[in-house]
Amino acid sequence: MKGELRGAPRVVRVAGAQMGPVQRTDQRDDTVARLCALLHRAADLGAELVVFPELALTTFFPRWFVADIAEADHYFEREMPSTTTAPLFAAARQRGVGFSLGYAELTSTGRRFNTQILVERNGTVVAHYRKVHVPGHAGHEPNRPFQHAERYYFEPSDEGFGVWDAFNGRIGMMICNDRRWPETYREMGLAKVELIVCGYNTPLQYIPDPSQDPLADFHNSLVMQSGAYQNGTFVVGVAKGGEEEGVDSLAGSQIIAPSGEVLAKTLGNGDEVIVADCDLEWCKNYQNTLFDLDYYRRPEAYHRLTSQRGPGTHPDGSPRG
Ligand code: CDV
Repeated sequence: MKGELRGAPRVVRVAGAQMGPVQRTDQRDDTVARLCALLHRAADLGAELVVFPELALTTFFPRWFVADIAEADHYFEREMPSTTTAPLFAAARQRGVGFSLGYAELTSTGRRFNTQILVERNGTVVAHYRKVHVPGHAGHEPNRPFQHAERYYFEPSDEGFGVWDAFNGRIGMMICNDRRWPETYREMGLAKVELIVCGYNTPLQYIPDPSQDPLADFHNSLVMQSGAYQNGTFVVGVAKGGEEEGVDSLAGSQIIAPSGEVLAKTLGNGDEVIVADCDLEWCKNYQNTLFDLDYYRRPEAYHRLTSQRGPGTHPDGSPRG
């Protein structure tokens, strides 16, 4: 065990820029203007990194099924930055503030991903992350009050979880459903992550099991706080909340310390900025003691983790929600 605790402070002031709903008829330019306003608000509070939600540029379109997927292509970005998103990059450069942003990506080879980028304070794109755990269903389920057809619109990433040197630390990314899986955090923990940024859209009605509905906020905090603590990392989770196209979504954006404690949390479900000073040195108190992975982990005892997908009850991988 290394035992070395936090040294001279290495503080990055991080903002969570929660958004209220984006309706289907909202113009992309107007949504980008909203993002710019949030970025300026965060910059006024001294933030160096602003975290925006998943699919921040559009409404959460997987709630509708279209028989021809090309009909939904207008929700996707073919380049980043683009003419439409350039004002956000310009604002970031002007204020010296970096950001992470979630959007639907259509690649030059026609692949569709649920993607998040990390942009440094000079406006350069440091990294792309494509969602690994894609929830929901792949076909039309007309009996639902609304669809969650992410598995129709997006293919799961085969690139895994990166961790990048940026903002004077080790930064990782995950998107929405990824935050519910311990593997997500551990993959990044093994790459010495110090701060994980995550955007999400979580409907407050979970159609496959309504008993989970009143627990949405609890489960959101539970998974992110435990992921932070068990890997000694900061976690920043940011929602697109409120009622979007008749579907109410969870807010509860928060900044969590390596201790698992919540440093800041939004109060409402609309556009709102929270900030916290994240001393990345704090991670050492956990990563070099109780969760010294090099010293204490037992990968030889974890063979099921990579040799099988689940307990084998649904070998066809049938969708559950
Ligand atoms: N956008 C998401 O990934 N939403 C999921 C669904 C399943 C509610 C989530 O885990 O929050």
